[in-house]
Amino acid sequence: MQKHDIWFNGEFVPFDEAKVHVLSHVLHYGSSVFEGVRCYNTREKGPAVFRLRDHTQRLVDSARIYRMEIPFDLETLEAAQLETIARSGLDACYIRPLVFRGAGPMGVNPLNNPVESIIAVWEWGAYLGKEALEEGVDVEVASWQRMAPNTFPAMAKAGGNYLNASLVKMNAVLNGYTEGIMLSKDGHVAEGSGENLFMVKNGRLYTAPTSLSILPGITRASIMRLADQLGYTVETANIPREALYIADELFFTGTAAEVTPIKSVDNYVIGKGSRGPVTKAIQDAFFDVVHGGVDSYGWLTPVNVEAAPVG
Ligand code: PPE
Repeated sequence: MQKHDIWFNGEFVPFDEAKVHVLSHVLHYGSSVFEGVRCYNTREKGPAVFRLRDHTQRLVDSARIYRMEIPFDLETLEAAQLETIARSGLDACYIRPLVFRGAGPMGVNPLNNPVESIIAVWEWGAYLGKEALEEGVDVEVASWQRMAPNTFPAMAKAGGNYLNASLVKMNAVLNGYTEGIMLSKDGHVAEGSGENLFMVKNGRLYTAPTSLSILPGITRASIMRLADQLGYTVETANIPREALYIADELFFTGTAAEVTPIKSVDNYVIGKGSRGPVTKAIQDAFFDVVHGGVDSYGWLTPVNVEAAPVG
């Protein structure tokens, strides 16, 4: 792990000094919310953060769902992310803002524990492996399901949700796959442990609706826009498990995973067993935007704010 300074409750602290107490509420009860954001070294704007406002808003929303009052406003959290990147000197990195319940009274009730915030950055290459973006990954349908809507709020990107994700991921890896796809409580295709999923069938795109307790991904939303722009119809749909086996193409989307093709599911080879043409077109459009090029969507915030065009 590279040791870049960490923003901790409004101050920068050296990497090795960013510590919490063992009685922090979050360690015992999983009471945290977080984001994953990427900064790309763009052609026109230099280092720039992809959809900073949307990620920061989702962090604030996640905190609100869990009744956590972050003592910083949206603009301060955005500026802090940009400053953490600038201090690191990295041109491209992954940004991890995290808000958690700190040390205070013990017991499940979190209301009297302090709300603490950190922002860390690190270099993070291809999430699902170096060759994955071109060749695709082998995945399984997980035996663990996505939570039911009335158990955990799926729209909150909360630390505790990732206990379920870890079970899915560990089983996938131990079974020789790269990732697992979860079904919803009713058995429809939901998403990967850390990615949304798209299916291509007869030239149309399908993805799970939010009602299946997926995380409404910011990359998913971006891909829906880009696919539409490329002339593809995109529908949210209750996809049956077996539709995966007869799909033309499948791919994952996420901040970490970007756009990663899937080459097999449960040992059924998908398409030709490599990245398909629609996936390639969408991947190209996505990488073109994030490595901008022209930021026609207003999705890129330059890290060096002084150099930003006015207006
Ligand atoms: N579903 C889940 C469950 C999920 O964790 C992510 C992001 C997504 C969908 C895609 O959301 P978005 O990044 O807004 O497009 N997963 C993050 C965590 C990865 C990790 O291992 O940590 C990420 O991609 O940053």
